[in-house]
Amino acid sequence: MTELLKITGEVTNSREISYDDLAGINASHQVIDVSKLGMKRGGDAITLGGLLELVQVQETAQYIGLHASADNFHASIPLAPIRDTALLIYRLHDAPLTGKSGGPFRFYIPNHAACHTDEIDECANVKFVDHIEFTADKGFDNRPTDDAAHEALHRHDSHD
Ligand SMILES: Nc1nc2c(c(=O)[nH]1)N[C@H]1C(S)=C(S)[C@@H](COP(=O)(O)O)O[C@H]1N2
Ligand SMILES: [Mo]
Repeated sequence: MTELLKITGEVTNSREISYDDLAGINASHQVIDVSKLGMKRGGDAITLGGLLELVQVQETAQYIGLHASADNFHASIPLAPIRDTALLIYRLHDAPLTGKSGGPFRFYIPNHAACHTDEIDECANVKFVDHIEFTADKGFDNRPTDDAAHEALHRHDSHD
């Protein structure tokens, strides 16, 4: 089964994109080995700039919504501060990113803040992203807002 990433909202060109679509994007938008940028798990990515170009994001887009229906995890973060730095990891060892690594598509913001210390935090490195939605106003966000909620979330983690 080919997993698709839906991109909707304040864009001219709504799309459903696959691993092959991402791998086919111009080399100038590809980042090989995100561990160079501090990502502990590694992998290859497409720049957010490359995605914005692909869907022709509109000027009205102020927030990016990252939706993971797999575990009902959602973040909505301001676009401007991460526009030139954020990445979407989609490949590891020349194959689609597996669920174990947060795949098939994982958002990554280099220089993120610690979880729930800022709007742009490690929690916003959303795993299992199946829908990216650009909005004019802040959208749905159910990231943990306090220590207890954040610890509860991590209690489900199988790694570390
Ligand atoms: N879909 C989804 N993405 C998520 C989370 C989650 O629970 N679900 N947890 C966030 C938090 S709080 C952290 S610290 C990191 C953990 O990433 P890791 O599992 O690669 O260590 O993923 C973030 N992205
Ligand atoms: Mo976290």
